[in-house]
Amino acid sequence: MSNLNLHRKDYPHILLINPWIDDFAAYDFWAKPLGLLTIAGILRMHGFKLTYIDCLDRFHPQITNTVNPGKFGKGHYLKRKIPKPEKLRDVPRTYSRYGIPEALVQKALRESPRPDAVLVTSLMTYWYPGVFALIKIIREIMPEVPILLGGIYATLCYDHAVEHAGADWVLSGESEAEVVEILERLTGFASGRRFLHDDLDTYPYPALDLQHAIAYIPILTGRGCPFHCAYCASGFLNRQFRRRSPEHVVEEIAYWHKKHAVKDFAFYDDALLIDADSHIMPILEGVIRRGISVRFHTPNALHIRPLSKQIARLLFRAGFKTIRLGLETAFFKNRQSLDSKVGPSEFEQSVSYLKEAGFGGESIGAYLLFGLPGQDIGQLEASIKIVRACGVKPVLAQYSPIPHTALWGDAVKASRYDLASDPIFHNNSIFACQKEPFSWEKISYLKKLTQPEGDSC
Ligand code: B12
Repeated sequence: MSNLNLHRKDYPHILLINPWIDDFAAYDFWAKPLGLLTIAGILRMHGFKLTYIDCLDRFHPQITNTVNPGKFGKGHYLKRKIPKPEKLRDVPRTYSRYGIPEALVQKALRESPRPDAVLVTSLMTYWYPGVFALIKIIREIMPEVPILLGGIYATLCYDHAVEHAGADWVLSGESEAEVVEILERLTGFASGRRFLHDDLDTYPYPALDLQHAIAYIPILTGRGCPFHCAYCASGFLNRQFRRRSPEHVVEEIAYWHKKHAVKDFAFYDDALLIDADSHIMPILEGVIRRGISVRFHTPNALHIRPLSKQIARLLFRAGFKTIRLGLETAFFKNRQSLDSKVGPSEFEQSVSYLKEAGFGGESIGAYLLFGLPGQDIGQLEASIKIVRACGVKPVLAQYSPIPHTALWGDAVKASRYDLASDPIFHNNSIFACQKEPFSWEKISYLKKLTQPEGDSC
């Protein structure tokens, strides 16, 4: 940094874009580009001027009337059928581009004042076609402007992104400091560093107010996870497990609720309940004490083991409406090769605590992994029945094989595709780790099994 000539006095303009999703299915299940909007918050704090284009905008002024609003801020994206990627031609499902029409994105790019740089994010690895399509359009309309690509695909498939994405910079991992540094270098603007990587309380709130409407707030109270489950990339994406203080989190919830009248909040944490005494309990007590009347949801699943009676009561009193539990399988023999986060009878116990606290079965769901390499389908069937017998909803989490996870090697061996050759095969809809003969009928049968019938424990 010392040899840079940082002399610029006006404020550089940065354009941030959330790309489309190209997939067999997509739904706004409290899914926001929190990483990109975190970077946006940081840049704004450092004096950069920002413009935001959200290709997944459900509230774009020119499309709102055509999109069905869902419960608790969730909802459908606009979509249009597009050709399937050649390598997925055997999948008997329609492939679509989800989000606003290309013409609206092109118009926004043409009408935007010339930015000093464009920042593009990426989420699921197998969504890269939407990212590439976006970068191509940016290049056509703004050929001179540097494009930076970051996010989950860029981190997990860094070499692929460098080779194929067409961006000028690909950044891997938590790259807030690096982005500020690169943008200072590109623009000659000296912003000064105002946050500390190791202290999440020094971060500004994500710039979620850049959206046309705030249907809900994704909230992250910490990064990373102390567990190292074989199917999960959390430890690779966030090398260090670190938390915000409970006060900082409660302040943020109060801020969005009071200033923007937001009612729904979805926790994105991988380990929300860990060290509950010093983290989630004071957060929830703070929410209750301050009389903040909102609804909370945990689409990314809660750990089962730490879910005590006391926590269940606090979750209920604080206004949790959607609880997802990370069960993954109801079989514990040989489970240590997958994870060590839950043991026998802990699931039943956590469900009984939640029910005693006041939750109805309809608000509780248990994720079951489906499509793991070598998975015994009989066990999955039995797991579904065990979850249903407890009067809660089994939710099939279709396995996406992810590089840099312990299970990746097994996934590559088990796949009927050349998994390592292209992230398109990570798609969770295609059951990439099931070998031939592969039966879509069996898949439909298992999905039907998760539908309610009414028995309860
Ligand atoms: C929240 C979450 C969800 C949410 C929605 C997320 C969304 N926005 O769409 C929900 C619960 C809906 C969800 C669903 C799923 N998820 Co998910 N999810 C996550 C989770 C826990 C957090 C993501 C996040 O927002 N992190 C917080 C932000 C701050 O971090 P970030 O995005 O990485 O951004 C940072 C950097 O990447 C960088 N950055 C980001 N953008 C940019 C841009 C630029 C230019 C730069 C320079 C830097 C940069 O800076 C940011 C700050 O450091 C991750 C795991 C994890 N720990 O990351 C899994 C994860 C992404 N999910 C995963 C999976 C498997 C799924 C599901 C397939 C699960 C299932 N079987 O049903 C579904 C698929 C969703 C679908 N089809 O719609 C996998 C990824 C799979 C893959 N192949 O890519 C992950 C990694 C978890 C895992 N198993 O390892 N998920």
